[in-house]
Amino acid sequence: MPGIIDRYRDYLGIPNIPAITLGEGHTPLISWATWEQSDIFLKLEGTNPTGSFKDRGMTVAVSVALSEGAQAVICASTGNTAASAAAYAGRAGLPAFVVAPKGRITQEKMLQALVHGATFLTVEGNFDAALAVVRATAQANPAIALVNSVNPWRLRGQETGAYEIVDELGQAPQALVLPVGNAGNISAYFQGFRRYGRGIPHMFGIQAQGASPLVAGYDFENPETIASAIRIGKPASKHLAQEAVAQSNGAFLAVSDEAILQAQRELARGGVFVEPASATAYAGLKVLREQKRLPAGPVAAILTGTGLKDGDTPRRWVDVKTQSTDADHLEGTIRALLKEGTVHVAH
Ligand code: AN7
Repeated sequence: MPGIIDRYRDYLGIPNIPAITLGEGHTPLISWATWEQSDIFLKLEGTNPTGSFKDRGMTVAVSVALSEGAQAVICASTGNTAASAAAYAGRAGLPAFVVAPKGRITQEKMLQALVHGATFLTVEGNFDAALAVVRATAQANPAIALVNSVNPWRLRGQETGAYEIVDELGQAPQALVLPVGNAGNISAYFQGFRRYGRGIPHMFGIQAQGASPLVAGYDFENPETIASAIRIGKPASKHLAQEAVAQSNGAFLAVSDEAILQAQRELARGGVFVEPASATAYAGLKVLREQKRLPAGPVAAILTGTGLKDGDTPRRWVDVKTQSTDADHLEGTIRALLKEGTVHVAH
């Protein structure tokens, strides 16, 4: 299956340039549960080539940058953008500079950027500070392409998540629930549903309480949450996101770190391992259910990234224990555990 550029080139409106692709997109939309009148679907964006939804935007941003003669790409990142930029730049044969808030991104995401050959730079402060210096650097150096979601090609590529949902359901869902950090993805999905012309869902943007400027209505100087990917206090696409929510009659909601961990656990016990930022969407979905705000019909939550990139966080709730056994005793051990009822899958 080709990547999103060759599948949706007409809708994307990109010129006839070669696609720098790793086969991103066509991610699973799984039927998860039926809650009262709502059919809950989960879109597993962690199955993209670098483990997050960022690949949809990155394939377009890097393809355009290369065709326009860029000599390098640069981004600020809480981790996933860095990993994606590094991978696609590697595919394109371009150097990548990734700038992250010092000590604030997971080891796995840092390693991803490094194995793909990116130069990894850190700055004191948070993501918002990193984005500010990266924007200034790109502005002063036209040969360095900025591949954060302030690059409109990134959002254009991320629209394809909406196209895929419509292709699969035959129409837009009644509601779409997704985590919000820098607010690019919610803006892209809204744009995508609009362009595709098969209905627009109520857009629900979920933020972590300690980093919830769109719920509070003011920027956060010191955003703090366990969901490091969305630890962002001044969302760059704030206005687009506000428009998406207002025009679709949706809402922004905040959920606590505790609710995020509980959501991560619940998904994982059901077979779906996502990172905390993505579990935020599921936590929001649960709040909407409790408040009886879920519309009847299909409702989709975007689970933006795999859990494998943040091995530390689940240690807060998972019981890390193994039992040693040997060939002679394995069957007896399992039989005893099953009898005790101590091994079971609990939602
Ligand atoms: C898993 O990588 O901002 O609201 O620098 O990694 O479009 O920012 C990541 C964001 C949700 C929020 N889920 O999306 C970055 C970065 C995951 C993420 C978001 C991010 P936006």
